[in-house]
Amino acid sequence: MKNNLSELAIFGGEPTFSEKLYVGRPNIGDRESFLQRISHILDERWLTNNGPYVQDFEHRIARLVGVKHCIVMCNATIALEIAIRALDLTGEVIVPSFTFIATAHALQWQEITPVFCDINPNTHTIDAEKVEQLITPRTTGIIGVHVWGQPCDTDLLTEIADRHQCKLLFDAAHAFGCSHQGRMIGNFGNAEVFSFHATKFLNSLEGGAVVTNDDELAAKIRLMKNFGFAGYDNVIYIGTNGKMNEVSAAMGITSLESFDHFISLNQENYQHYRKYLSGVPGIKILTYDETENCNYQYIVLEIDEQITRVSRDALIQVLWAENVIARRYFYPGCHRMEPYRTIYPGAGDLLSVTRRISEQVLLLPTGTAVEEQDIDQICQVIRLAIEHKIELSDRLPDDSFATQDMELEEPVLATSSE
Ligand code: T4K
Repeated sequence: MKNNLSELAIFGGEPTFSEKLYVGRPNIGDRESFLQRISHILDERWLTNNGPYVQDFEHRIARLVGVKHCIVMCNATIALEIAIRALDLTGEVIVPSFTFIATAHALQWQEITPVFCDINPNTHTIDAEKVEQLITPRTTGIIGVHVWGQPCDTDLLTEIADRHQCKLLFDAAHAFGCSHQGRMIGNFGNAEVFSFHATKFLNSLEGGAVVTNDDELAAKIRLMKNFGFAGYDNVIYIGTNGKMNEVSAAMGITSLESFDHFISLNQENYQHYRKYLSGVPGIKILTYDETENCNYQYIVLEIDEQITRVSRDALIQVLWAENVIARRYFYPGCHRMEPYRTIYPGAGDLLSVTRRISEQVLLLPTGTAVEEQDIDQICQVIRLAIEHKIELSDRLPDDSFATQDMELEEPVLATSSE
């Protein structure tokens, strides 16, 4: 345990962890089951194009979510693009800026203007109260994002969408396994999109899915993700290649078999973080509604620098030196990234909460790669930094790193000497 600042790795002490702890370290299900499935795929020589594992994965997701249709795809970004196209969205679509860049890009990629809306400071999801004022004659849709698995205000968004005859799509990339008002996410709006990327609590290596209760929409999406083929030699619609392959589906099914286990570990980690960070002034941990189904896949802190006197970015630098690769999702907000900051330079005027939250937010490692002891140590580092805030700011070189972009982490690959 470190007791004084000189022991922090940023000041030359030994890092708390000899190996890096990441946000988004994949959860791996039962290795043997996965390998058996791979072997079966190779034996059968059926690798992709709506193979048996893809169909099985779709049925299992639909059953778990209680939704009529599930169409799995190669990733959630393509799934979003296809859903947007299948819903005939054009012109302008209202979307939060506080989201992963894929949500905005899926629109802009199709020359649809993302109109950025501010967020609710408590849930970090789109502020439904502010949506209506952004509607213009060109608005065709609203995309809510269930950030961190926190549900959007689906009632108000549905009412607004209905009143203005707009389509309502949810980016539920974070919300697989979560419920809202006792209903599983996946059943709201015209359609919802899940991500099964490696970094999600449940992964299919890469992967995503559109789920919907609309038969016609589902049929259209199925065509679109397969070039528009309605049968051999018969294309009836413009399409693309959004198909998931069999290895991904096998991984997805294997992950689903550990669904309860992953969630209960995430929930335990969440409780440990709450315990070890309780009472630290200026640090708020985003809480989940435990009366609903929840996947607890993100540990989200808000650092109130007015109280901590240590900036979020200073804290991140301290943690990185200890090999805790904390992240600042979704800094700086889509509207401050290209091409949006050039095309829509005034967008930030209406996004004060987005700006504040994106400058305060800090995500910590969780999932199956993290244990209680790790969490205890991570929290001790945070406590030490904040307890010695004045000394810490005196000793840090200057504040210049607060705004500097952090280098992209390159994975360290193990090499074999044999
Ligand atoms: N909508 C929302 C709201 C989303 O959050 C996302 C994705 C999407 C849409 C689009 O879904 P997909 O098209 O990806 O299915 C990561 C993920 O790549 C991305 O899927 C995710 N959201 C986002 C929140 O996080 P990056 O750019 O931060 O990834 P990266 O490479 O920094 O990985 C995160 C950390 O995970 C690394 O520091 C190390 C660790 N990691 C990662 C991989 C891939 C591993 O330990 N092993 C691995 O295999 O976006």
